[in-house]
Amino acid sequence: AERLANKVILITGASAGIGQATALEYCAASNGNVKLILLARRLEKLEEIATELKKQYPNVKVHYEKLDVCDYDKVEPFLNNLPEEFKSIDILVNNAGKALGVDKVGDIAQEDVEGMFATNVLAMINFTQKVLPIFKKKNSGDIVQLGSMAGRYSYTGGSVYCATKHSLRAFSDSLRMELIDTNIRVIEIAPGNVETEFSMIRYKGNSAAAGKVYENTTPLYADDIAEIIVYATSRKQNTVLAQALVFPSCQASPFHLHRG
Ligand code: 8X3
Repeated sequence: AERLANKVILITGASAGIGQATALEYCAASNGNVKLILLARRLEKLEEIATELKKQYPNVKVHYEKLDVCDYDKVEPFLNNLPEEFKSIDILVNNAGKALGVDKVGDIAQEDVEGMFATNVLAMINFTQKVLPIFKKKNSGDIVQLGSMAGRYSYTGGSVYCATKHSLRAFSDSLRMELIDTNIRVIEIAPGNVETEFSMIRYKGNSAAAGKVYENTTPLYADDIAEIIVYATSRKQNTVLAQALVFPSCQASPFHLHRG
């Protein structure tokens, strides 16, 4: 809790799932002694989340804004226009991401290809590049990268999604090397099955197909990953949790899932 005190934490994709759970977990771990910047496309959701957090943790400071991470040109003005007390970001959680469809190569809509690369790769790189000068100036800061087991394994029907998460991993590894002479940490968390809106989005609202992903399993939940994000970013400065592959206990790869 001490180590998190007063930290400014920026979370993309904060309106649901792992992003939302991470906001709550930072409050829980610090007893509300953090400053959260919450970004997403759905402003009403952020509003609700901010209200709820403040109810539970009266001390917490929350700044939320509607921002589509794919509006690349809006990120710099957004950072420059942050209220003074939120300007010195300490932790960037690059959480916004998605899978679109399970089509095979040859059948994948260009829109889906671009949608996944735009959010998972281009927006993540853009955000990292725009926030990095803030970290470099004070020689500290954490960059949390939401990877996936899809960045470790590739599977059929996931060519583009897997390519985006492999990209995230490669980018993160290069960045960690480039920052070797700084105190800036690059932390990649790579979950397996987590039950969030993820599958509903991947299956484009087909709830039967989305439900099948988790059927007869106990998957991870958003707060399980949030705990790990908070754990990783509250280690001593000398400790970098560089990569964490995280499965529910019934899973060991995309191809090893026990349904019981
Ligand atoms: C989420 C897990 O199954 O799509 O990143 O690879 S999976």
